[in-house]
Amino acid sequence: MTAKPNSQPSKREKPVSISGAKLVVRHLEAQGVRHVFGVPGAKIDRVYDALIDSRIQTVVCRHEQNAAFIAQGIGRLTGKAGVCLVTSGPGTTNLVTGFATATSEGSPVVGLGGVVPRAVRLKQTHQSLDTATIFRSVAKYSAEVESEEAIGETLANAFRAAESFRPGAAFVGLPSDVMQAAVPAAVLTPVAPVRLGPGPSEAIVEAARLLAKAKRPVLLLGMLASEPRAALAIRALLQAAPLPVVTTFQATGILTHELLPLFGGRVGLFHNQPADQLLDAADLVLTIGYDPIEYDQDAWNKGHNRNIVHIDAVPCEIAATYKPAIEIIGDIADSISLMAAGLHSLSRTNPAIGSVIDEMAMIRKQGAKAIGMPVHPLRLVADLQAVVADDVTLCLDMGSFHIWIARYLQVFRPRQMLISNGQQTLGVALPWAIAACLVRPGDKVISISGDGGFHFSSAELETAVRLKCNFVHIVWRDGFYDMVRFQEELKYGRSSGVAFGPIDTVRFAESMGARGFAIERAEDFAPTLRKAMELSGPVLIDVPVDYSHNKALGQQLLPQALI
Ligand code: HE3
Repeated sequence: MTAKPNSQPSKREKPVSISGAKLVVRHLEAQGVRHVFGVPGAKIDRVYDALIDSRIQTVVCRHEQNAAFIAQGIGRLTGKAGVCLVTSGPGTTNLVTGFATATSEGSPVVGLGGVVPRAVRLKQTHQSLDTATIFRSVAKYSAEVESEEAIGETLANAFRAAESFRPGAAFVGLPSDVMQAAVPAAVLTPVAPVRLGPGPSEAIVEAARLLAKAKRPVLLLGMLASEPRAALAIRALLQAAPLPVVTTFQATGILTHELLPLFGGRVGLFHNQPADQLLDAADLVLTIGYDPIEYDQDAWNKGHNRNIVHIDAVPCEIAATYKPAIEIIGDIADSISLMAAGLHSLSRTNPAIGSVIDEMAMIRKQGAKAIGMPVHPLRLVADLQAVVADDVTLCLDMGSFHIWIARYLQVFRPRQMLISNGQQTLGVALPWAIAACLVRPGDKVISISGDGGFHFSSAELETAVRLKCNFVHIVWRDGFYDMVRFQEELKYGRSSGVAFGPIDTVRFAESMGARGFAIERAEDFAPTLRKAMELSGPVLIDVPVDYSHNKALGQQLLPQALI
């Protein structure tokens, strides 16, 4: 067959081809990703290989779950998705807990997982799993790339979903043959998450009217109120219209020192706090960025017949105990700024308010006097309070210790104290400390866990040593999963399945090249902490803790029951 004159090869340049893996890496670079965290394997090694030639730092972790926690920490601290990169099968399923935690707690994360070649995708073959389906219930977005052409679109949409309000996790499965294939080198330019405007002005005007009419209004700040712009808008609103405020554990640090007279305390877990009393007495509750996963509505709104005003970026989930009179859905900061303009110096004082701060301080003061061993939790809180200045990021694991800290330690910067109050996931603290060191290099970082939770992610201490992270990790040691133990005792009068054996934390730390200190006298904790904060590299402090008062945390209590 003779070629027709017009079928000559085109003079136009063919687009340059690169491997699918290289294209993935270029997309990550275009998204501004600086680190990826994970464990490699045969189905994803092409992407690991491509990372060698990029400016992105590959951080090999000891477990994919921890990679997801580090990525979540980065997402929570920066608002930009942290990224983890794992292999097929178990490598991918190991992300599930991290993803559930991130999505529940509004932290953006993107996970990239290897997938078997498309040709054997439906066969019972080594490490083959329907990962996109697995992630659908714990992620905002979950898809496998089905053709070379779809790489860019899938990644762009995954980042978008992860970073748009309410942020959460997004998963993208990358079949190994797609990563091998030659694809055009074009990168789909990232599109910034959609910026909403304020909620409808009629709703804002009506909410301001209800607020002005209310005699005992209370603001309940939730986790997304701690988004930096939202926090600034809330501060401005409170300066213009001083109103009583309570916060969830996730929303710590929104109030400045000057706004403390409005602070009514924190809620979370048990309905027995001064902040619960304030909420009980309120005739209107204005919630901002609140998600019931932080503190169930049944715990604070059951049986109440009062107006709820809900300000958020997404519509609330209606519940029998949560039916807002008004929902203001839009950009939280913009909605609040607009509302502040309409409040005309509204001010509501509440006699119960001023005493909360004094009570917190008084309880810490009492605790500071505790000299016995093991150390009283309030002594540790008081000693921590002395070093937790505004340039310290505090990463908390889950356990009884977090209740003491969340109730009695004061911080003044949003997202300064990270807590997993959505899923209450053990093992987050140390990975979050790694994240904080990477993205807040100017901060001092302290992470804290119980002796149970610590070993959910303790192998990552080696990663921290490798990365030369400067943080102090404190292990509150009591030999039990106490947060479950004391609640079982409250419920059943005895406990089951909560004891474990000892591990020498100091030698454990030293075996990985970290420093370790064991506290033997209560008065040694504060100087050891201060010294540890001056040292380079991760430092572990093991402190035996006296949990004999913990049941009081779950009971209706008088402050003196704590000491
Ligand atoms: C009560 C929570 O659910 C808690 N978190 C968990 N997270 C995971 C991933 N799996 C199981 C649980 C159940 N939980 C347990 C057992 C907790 C106790 C934590 O014990 P420690 O020793 O870390 O701290 P402390 O002794 O201070 O409670 S939290």
